[in-house]
This record gives sequence, structure tokens and C-alpha cells, in this order.
Amino acid sequence: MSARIAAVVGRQIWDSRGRPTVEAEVVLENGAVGRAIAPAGASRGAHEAVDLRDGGNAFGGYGVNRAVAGIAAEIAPALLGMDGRDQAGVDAVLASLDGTPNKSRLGGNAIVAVSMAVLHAAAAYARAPLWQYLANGKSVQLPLPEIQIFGGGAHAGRRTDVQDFMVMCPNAGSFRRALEITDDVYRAAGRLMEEKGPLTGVADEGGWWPNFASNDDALDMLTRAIDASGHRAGEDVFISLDIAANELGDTNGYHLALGDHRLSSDAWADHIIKWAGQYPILSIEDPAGQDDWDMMSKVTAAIGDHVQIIGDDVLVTNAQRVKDAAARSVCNAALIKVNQVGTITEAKAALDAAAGHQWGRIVSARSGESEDVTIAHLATGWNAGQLKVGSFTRSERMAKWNEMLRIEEAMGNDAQFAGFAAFAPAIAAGRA
Ligand code: 2PG
Ligand code: MG
Repeated sequence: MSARIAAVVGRQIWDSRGRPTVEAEVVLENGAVGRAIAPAGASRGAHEAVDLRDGGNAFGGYGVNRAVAGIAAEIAPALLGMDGRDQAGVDAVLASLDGTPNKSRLGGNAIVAVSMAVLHAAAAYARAPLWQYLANGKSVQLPLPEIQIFGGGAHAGRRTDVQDFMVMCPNAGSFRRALEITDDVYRAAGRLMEEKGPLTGVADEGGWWPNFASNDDALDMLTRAIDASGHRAGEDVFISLDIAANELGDTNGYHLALGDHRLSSDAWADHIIKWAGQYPILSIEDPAGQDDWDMMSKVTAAIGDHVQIIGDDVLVTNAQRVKDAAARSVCNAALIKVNQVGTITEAKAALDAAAGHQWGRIVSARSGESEDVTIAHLATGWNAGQLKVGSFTRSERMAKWNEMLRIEEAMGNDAQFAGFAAFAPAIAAGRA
């Protein structure tokens, strides 16, 4: 039976924030089915693909009925009869059908759900797990997880300026062990937060709510939590930050709400460089606003030989921006979020561009998520080396970590944990 696309269905379901989102289901002629759910960001770059929302009063304006209607009226008729294994062909049709540079007409949410569902259907047709279908016979490594302990920024009412306080365990030796160590740190952090009081729950991605007087306090607490967990800071467990500085300013300077500091771009760069010397920091995402490339280059030049500097809002999973940023040594790693650009093919192109410059590659979830585990398979099958999902609580996050455990088990004796090999060569050589 053929792999031709026989049906494409969209529906409105609900995400981890209780907001509507798009689910797409694709059926091939032989009966193979693929299904995927669009995630949604809160701290978004200006150059990202745009979700189509209904607006108005219902569901806070977040409804996706128009996006779902577009799947039925335009996307399904255009894809019917195409070969479901022709991901590039399908994605090209989706992009040209939309016709806008940012997928705003049919909606990045509709397009990404369909693009990912087609990929799942093709893997089902090949009767292979998605990661294996993507690996296509090449040997791939299990990604190094980057896991949130405190969630701040736009995910926690801007309670801290820095958005994600995370940990990484590159010496863990296996994915399973990395999760076990992280669990020790997460629980130790909870105990310390409770002692300090008041413990006020969790942020959007499930990390502890950041009740701190300053960003430095949060870094101190995270370092203490690592020590209290019985693991060694800077050996077993490293700190990784997503500053998401786009939310704090840009070339004209940055505003830290904690303490009401205003800093020039240069002073903010110095501040971050100082943090990297004071704390066991291995990775820093978006130290600069999306257009402040000079500042980010300054940080990369100062510490990029031993600290991973990741572009997220700065690069928006766009292959051309990755190439431009590489030409100016803006960073040494790229965050890869399929819904930032809209299709699997375009996200893969950004990943390949980053790999071409020997950058680190981190496949990432969004702050609005669901039970969809596609990113676990992309991080593994694309041999990205790193995976960022959010915290170590709440099932929309745990679903991805648990899927990684199944993948690790399926690999059996061939399982290889990326560890320091997941970083740009200078960092890998210096730290390993
Ligand atoms: C990020 C993500 C995930 P959001 O900035 O990297 O933490 O957040 O999905 O809100 O853009
Ligand atoms: Mg980010």
C-alpha cells in the first residue's frame, strides 16, 4: 500500500497552560497514522513564526479555530495524494501555501502541527520509532539534558530577571543517571527553598517559583542546592542559564527589575562575564537582546572557549540567521525549536547550519507544552547532542524525559551518552 497522504485533520485541544492549541493527525493510504501537537512560547523573538489565534473574548483570545479551519480548507486539500515520506516537499507546499515570511496567514501553530504529524506518519509507515527513522542507519548519541530548577522571567511573573536556572550533568555517563542526579538537585533546592520560605509553588515549566531578592541570590541558592544534593558543583553538576535578555532590553541597554538597575549593553555583558567566573556555569542562552549581536559577540569572545553561548531569540531556528551569526562569532551554539520557524525541514536546515560551524545544538521545548514527545526523537535522531525541556516536574515535561529513557533502553548496548562531546570543540576539549 502506498505512503500517499489520505487524510489531514486538525483539532483544537489544550496545552500545559490551559490554553487552546492545534493538534494535527495525518493518515497515509496504507493506514499509517502520525499525530503532533503545536507548542507555544511566552518569551518570543520578533523574527519567529507567528501563531494564528482567534482573538476576541473566548479563551482569553487564545482560541485556534481559525488555524484548525485553515487545515481543513487549505492545507488538507493541498497535501492529499503527496508522498508522506517527502518531508521537504510537504514542507515546501506548507510554506508556499501560507505565502508570508512568518507563517502568519495559516498560522505557525497549524503548520508546525501538520509538518510534525507528517513526519510521524512517515516513521509509522517505515514501522520504525521516529528517532531511528531520522537516524536512518547512522549512529547517534543520547542528548545531554538541560533541566530547570528555578523558573523566572516571563514564566514566573518576572519574579527574577533571568528566565531559566538549569543544571547539566555531562559526566553522568548515561541519560538515566543524568536524570537521577538532577532529581537529587531538584529536591535539595525544594528543601532549601522551604527552609528559606515561603515556598510558593512552581513556574510555567515546573521549576521552583523564584522567591529571590536578586539574580545573584538565585545563583547562590542553586549552587548550594547542588552541594546539598551530595553531588559536586562544577564536576558532576553544572549551571546553565537562559537569560532571555530580549525581555530585559536590547542595544539601548537593559533593565533589571530586581533592584531596578539600568545597565548599558557593555555593563550587562561585564555582569554576565563576572557570573561565569563566580559560579559553576557551563552554558548561557540569550545573554543579549535579539538585535544586540555586538554584545553577544563580546560575551562569546570573553568566555566562549569554556562556556557555551546559545542563541535562541537571536537565531529563531533560522538557517540564514545562524550563518550570519557565525560570521560575526555571535555565539557557539543554537537552540532549535521547530515552531520558531514552522516546519521540520526548515528546523533541520538551521540545525545543519549550526553543525556546519561545529556549534552545539540544543533541541528545545517551549514554555507552553503538551504530552507530545516529538522533540525527544528529534534530539536523538538528528544527533543534536543536547535537549532542553523545562523542569523535573509536571507531565508535559516528564513525558519527554520518560520517552528518552525508553529510547535509551531501546538502544541497549549501543547507547552512548553525548556528555561533553555535545559542545563546540574548544569547550569539549577544555572540559572533558
Ligand atoms: C526559551 C523557552 C523555553 P519560551 O526561552 O528558551 O524555556 O521559553 O517557550 O517561552 O520562548
Ligand atoms: Mg530561550
